Amino acid sequence: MAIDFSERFERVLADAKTVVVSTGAGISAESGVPTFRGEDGLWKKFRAEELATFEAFQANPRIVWEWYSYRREIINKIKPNPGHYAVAEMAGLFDNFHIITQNVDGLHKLAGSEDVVELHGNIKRNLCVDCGKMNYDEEFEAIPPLCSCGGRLRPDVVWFGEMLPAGAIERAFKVSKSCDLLFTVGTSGIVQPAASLPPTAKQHGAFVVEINIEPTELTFIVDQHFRGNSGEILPFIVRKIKEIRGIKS
Ligand code: BJW
Ligand code: ZN
Repeated sequence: MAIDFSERFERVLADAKTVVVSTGAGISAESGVPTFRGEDGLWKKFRAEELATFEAFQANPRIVWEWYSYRREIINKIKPNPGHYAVAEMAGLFDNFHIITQNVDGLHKLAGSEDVVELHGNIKRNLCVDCGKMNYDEEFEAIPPLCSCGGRLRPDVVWFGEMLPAGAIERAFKVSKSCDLLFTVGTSGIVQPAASLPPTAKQHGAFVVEINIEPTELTFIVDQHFRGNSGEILPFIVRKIKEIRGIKS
């Protein structure tokens, strides 16, 4: 694949010290994880407000659990793709590197990335709504399952109207304000507060690059938009960084 790099982007790649990669569902699409929006997205078949809110869970915990069991089955079978591996490799190419993801699938960690900021939680963990205890069981006798305290267990993900994990969102804004370069990859840029990270980085002087198969809500603010699959474009960018920095592949 051939990608045109602007002179300015090449200079940024050569000089950048602090780099942030912020990812959404699109980076996992090539692994077989469905995205949320768009033609084949989950929200075409399922209604977000009936599944991804605490009110929905309280009203019908069984349906919400069945939906998450269905998605866990998909996620348990799949593997990271070249996009996840390229992000993991980037960590070794810059002085300070941060990965922030809206994804709950854990694929960045599986690809070898350490210290991933998971803004919307992780689908593999459960949490008791009463005592807050974490639960990592994969099989349950009853659905919805109960905690040892008698409270209901829920997936440890962030639903609409819920606060993001405090440490995670604070860290995400902090590194976005201090980075030289931010990549926004495979996100529609619709869901807040994650969608504010690229404009925040831009306002604080960073060069912002978007990788997506189509234009998004964020395209108009970015310095460079690469249109295509993140599983092809990210490895290409990694090769370019190595070439610029004289590192052998
Ligand atoms: C490829 C590709 C390939 C495909 N290569 N690209 C300000 C204004 C308006 C509303 C709000 C606001 N602030 C807060 C809100 C409310 C709300 C919100 O943002 N609503 C919007 C819909 C408008 N936000 C919240 O409620 C958040 N909480 C919060 O703000 O708390 C404070 C607060 C509380 C109460 C009141 C007010 C404030 C919480 C948001 C939680 C989101 N949760 C979900 C579900 C997680 C659990 C689960 O997985 O089930 O998170 S929703 C869903 O969307 C999921 C995702 O992480 C999130 C983002 O989706 P993403 O990743 O962008 O995916 P898609 O599908 O949208 O896009 C995929 C992209 O990939 C596309 O662009 C494709 O083109 C591309 N692509 N293949 C590259 N191969
Ligand atoms: Zn409990």
